[in-house]
Amino acid sequence: MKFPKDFLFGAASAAYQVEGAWDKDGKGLSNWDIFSKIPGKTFEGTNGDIAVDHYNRYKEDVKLMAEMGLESYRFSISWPRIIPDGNGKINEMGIDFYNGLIDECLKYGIVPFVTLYHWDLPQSLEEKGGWTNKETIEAFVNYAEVCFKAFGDRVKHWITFNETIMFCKLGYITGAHPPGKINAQKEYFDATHNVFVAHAKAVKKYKELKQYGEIGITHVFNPAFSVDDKEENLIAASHANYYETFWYYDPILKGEYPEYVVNDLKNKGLTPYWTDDELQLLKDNAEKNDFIGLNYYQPQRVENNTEVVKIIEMDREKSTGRPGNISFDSVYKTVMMEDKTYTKWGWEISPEGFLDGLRMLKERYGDIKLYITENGLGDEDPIIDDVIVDVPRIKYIEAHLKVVKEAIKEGINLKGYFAWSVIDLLSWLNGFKKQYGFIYVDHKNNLNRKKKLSFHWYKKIIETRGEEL
Ligand code: BGP
Repeated sequence: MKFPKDFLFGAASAAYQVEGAWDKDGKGLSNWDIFSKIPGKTFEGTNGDIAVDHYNRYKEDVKLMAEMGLESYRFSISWPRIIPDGNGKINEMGIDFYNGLIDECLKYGIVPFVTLYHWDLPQSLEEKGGWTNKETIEAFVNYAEVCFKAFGDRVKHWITFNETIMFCKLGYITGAHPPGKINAQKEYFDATHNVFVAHAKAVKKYKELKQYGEIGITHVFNPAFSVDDKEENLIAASHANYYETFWYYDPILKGEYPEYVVNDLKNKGLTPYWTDDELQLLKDNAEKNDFIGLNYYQPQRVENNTEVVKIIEMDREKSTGRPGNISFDSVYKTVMMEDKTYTKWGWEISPEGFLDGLRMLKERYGDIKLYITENGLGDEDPIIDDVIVDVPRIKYIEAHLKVVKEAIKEGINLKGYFAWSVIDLLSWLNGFKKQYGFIYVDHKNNLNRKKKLSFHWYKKIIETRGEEL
């Protein structure tokens, strides 16, 4: 079987991780510009000041993408590049940059797939409480409208937010992302709710503009499975799914929060501050949302937790996806299992978990349109005789694309696959050491670009529409 004609083969990036030019051409400060410079927060103090200089080299990069045969490029817009202080004047030079990038994609027939928010919040908004402050909702909707009006004639695929769970949980529970708060549970749930409201309002605004494209949100897809059949572990896994998947997917796709979590939060005194109007808005939005994007890297293996934990403080290493963490409410913990395979950073490699998870989603949400908006392998790629031999990445992507194919056969409504990442870029907490790209960036040699083995492999997959997979 070949992948259907309307299935998009793509690859992704995010503004802070590739652009650089952090203070150029009128760009305002983002929370990451500030946070990454606090000692100890990132691997070896790395930051996105220069990143891989995509801001200046996007023409070269897009040309390489075209050569690879990429059908779509998922990138994000930096909010403080468009509106430097978050909710004031528009920076025309920021608009020019993205116009250039979008036009460059279109020149080669590459479909721009644009994320509005991939974590770089204008610092001025962070200082006023970030996502816990309802003013941020209105500022976001205004920013989204500016982008729709400036780019919507050419951009027909919009993602509002990337991975709400990550920037909220790491921002308010583990402290590994800005604003760096630890165990601020009430703020965590308030922030998630405000993001869902911002999403719903942005979708509403987009539909009012009648630009006839599609709009959705991207979530982490991290399905939880019990380590065995013991009842207490099965309950733990279900609890994990409710809190880490359904809490995020239900308000978007069903228009209401899962009752199980709502009741549990009430008992814990953690009900978010919400109004009837906001809850109604979420209800109304459920039918307007066009798709959901899934970022899948690994499942989680879960067991019941009996340790009493007062404060869940995690170091950078533990916040970066490695199992071995206790949930914020001490109900369950994630574990590594002996019979599983892991990457160098301790992430499980599990195409099976991907398929089982997709079936779980279909069961709960029906035929909603899906895109895989991120999937890939973080590795240190060997260089042999000047060739970047990233065979494990090829194997990883191959196995996951096979799952995508199988899922389509089973009737799961999957419309595209975006590998993470198109080019080696800055990993938020792991610096440049953890590579994901099809294109290598030589940090010792003027950030020169070079094609990896996977570049040629993916090109062939796209050309043959995955027939041999
Ligand atoms: C996702 C983010 C990406 C990217 C990826 C890999 O959560 O959306 O921006 O960073 O994870 O993560 P890491 O760089 O930690 O390996």
